[in-house]
Amino acid sequence: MFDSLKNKLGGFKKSVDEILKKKEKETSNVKVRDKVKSLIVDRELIIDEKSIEKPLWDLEIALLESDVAIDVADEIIATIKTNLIGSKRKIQQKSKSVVEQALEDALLKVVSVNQLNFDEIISKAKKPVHIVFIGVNGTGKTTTIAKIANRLKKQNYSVVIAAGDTFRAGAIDQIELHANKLGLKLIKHQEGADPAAVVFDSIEYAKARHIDVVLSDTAGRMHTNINLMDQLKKICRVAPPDFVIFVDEAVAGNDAVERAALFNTTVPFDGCILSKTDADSKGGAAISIAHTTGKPILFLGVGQEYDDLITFDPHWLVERLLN
Ligand SMILES: Nc1nc2c(ncn2[C@@H]2O[C@H](COP(=O)(O)OP(=O)(O)O)[C@@H](O)[C@H]2O)c(=O)[nH]1
Ligand SMILES: [Mg+2]
Repeated sequence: MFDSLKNKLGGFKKSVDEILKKKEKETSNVKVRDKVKSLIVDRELIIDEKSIEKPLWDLEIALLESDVAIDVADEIIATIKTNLIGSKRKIQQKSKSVVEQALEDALLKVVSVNQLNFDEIISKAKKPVHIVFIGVNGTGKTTTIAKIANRLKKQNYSVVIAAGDTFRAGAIDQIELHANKLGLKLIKHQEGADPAAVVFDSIEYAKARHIDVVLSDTAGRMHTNINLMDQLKKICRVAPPDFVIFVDEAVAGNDAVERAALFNTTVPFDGCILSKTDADSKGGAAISIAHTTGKPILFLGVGQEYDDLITFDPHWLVERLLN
């Protein structure tokens, strides 16, 4: 996961480290020439912009190559500059810590946008809580719904699933298979039926039986597909969601980030789930999506099994990228 980006960040740390070591050596040579002075002056290195220009430039390219969105890459570079340039460092202090701290601050700043506690939201919400999952085709919506259902079930919530993808052939069977495996009730109509009606029935079912959570699947669509977008708006009108989750695949990189931004303008969502992070070496979507949309990442999909879902933690991500 994110290995290629991790290596590139490591490369940045190493080059700045080397530059600082070289400077340190130069300063030590002064000490040899002027021993008396060196005894009294508390010598410090000051990091100037010029000396780290090249590694910063290389880092910006590395971020863009890793599919980090351009404005996010700019923000990261700006934060690192602010943290590093002009910063004084005692000669003996390990240079690594200054650079690492600057990188850590810069990455955390962009990934920890408007963090939400999903568990708390579910526990406090009036039941049934209605969650609608949206996104393009094949990105992992249905699988992610099964993972979330599995997670909620383990937390002792009762769950019903709405087979709201009536558009794609086989979609109802696919989600039914998951519902059966998980031992959960699925509300379905025929292929081609109005998804708003399926979702509406699911809410009625949940209300009548005091079910805690309704998870609504929807057909994959591009933000440019007017008919399907109108259908999505209809679902939200007929059975208003308490929470909308945008699902996309980390492997789509910057495309996922752009789609998220466009979806958010049509059907504003509350949070994202990035699937297939297990297959993503670049990490660009994970770094950019929250900053670009202003909506937090809630979970990461890390495989095809029901338990392959981890709660997104910005500190965990940054730690993973830097160590
Ligand atoms: N490796 C991996 N595969 C995933 C993950 N999530 C979903 N998939 C796979 O992606 C494919 C499409 O998923 P699906 O849920 O049908 O996508 P949908 O069209 O958005 O509903 C399936 O083969 C899933 O098994 C994940 O986190 N990791
Ligand atoms: Mg699906």
